Amino acid sequence: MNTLVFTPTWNEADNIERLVREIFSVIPNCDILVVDDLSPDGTGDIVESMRNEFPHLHILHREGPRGRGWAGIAGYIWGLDHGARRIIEMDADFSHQPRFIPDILRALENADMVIGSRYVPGGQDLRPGRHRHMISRFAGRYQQWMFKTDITDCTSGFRGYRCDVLERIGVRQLTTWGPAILSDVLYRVIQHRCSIVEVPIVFPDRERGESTLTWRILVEGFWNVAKLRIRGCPSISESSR
Ligand SMILES: Nc1nc2c(ncn2[C@@H]2O[C@H](COP(=O)(O)OP(=O)(O)OP(=O)(O)O)[C@@H](O)[C@H]2O)c(=O)[nH]1
Ligand SMILES: [Mg+2]
Repeated sequence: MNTLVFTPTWNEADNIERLVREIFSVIPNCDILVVDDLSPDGTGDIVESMRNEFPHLHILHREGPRGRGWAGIAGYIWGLDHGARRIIEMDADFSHQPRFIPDILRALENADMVIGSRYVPGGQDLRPGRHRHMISRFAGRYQQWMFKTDITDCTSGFRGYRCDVLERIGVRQLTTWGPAILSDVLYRVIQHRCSIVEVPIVFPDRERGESTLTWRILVEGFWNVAKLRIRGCPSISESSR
């Protein structure tokens, strides 16, 4: 498997079919993995019903407590176990537009990790309302400062990874339940001195369905970054002993 595009889903029934079709029309040779936490709106059934048409479409029905982080870890491990060479990770709500995947893949030819960025020249955040821009900007700058990195869009979940890098940074040992998984992975990639490149993306608001963002997620995100700085990552300190 050369390229795996993976998307975590929670109640994305209004988006998932169109997303799958668009991804395959942009990169026909990829595999797609949907990691669904038994969404009550039937997202998983929609994906199952498309599998005859698209043999390279896969789905993981996760049981137990739901979580963006756990779904992410399951997606990375599935990709590694199925021999993917590179993994694209993206949200299912069309904030991450499939038309930017080729730019990410191109940049991945010369980098270990690629981030689709709203803040490099050419990038844009089109969501309405100033407060969401401010929260994203602040969270990004906080991570930039804490992780001592030049990356401008640390919180972006539209990313590409080389799989040998995911293995090297120890994604199999991650345990983060929520979206803070994105900072865990970024911190590990930085600590392993892997190369990271940002490519511009246009980031519109979610078109359909409901956001899962809550105050709890925001607070845990900030706390998780502080913990990473204070305690480091267990597997990194073990491997460097
Ligand atoms: N499997 C799984 N996926 C999830 C879970 N929570 C969120 N997701 C998915 O993660 C992606 C990002 O979630 P969103 O709700 O868009 O969160 P967000 O982008 O931070 O918030 P908005 O900017 O308001 O859209 C989407 O594809 C969701 O369906 C979960 O508990 N399990
Ligand atoms: Mg979203």
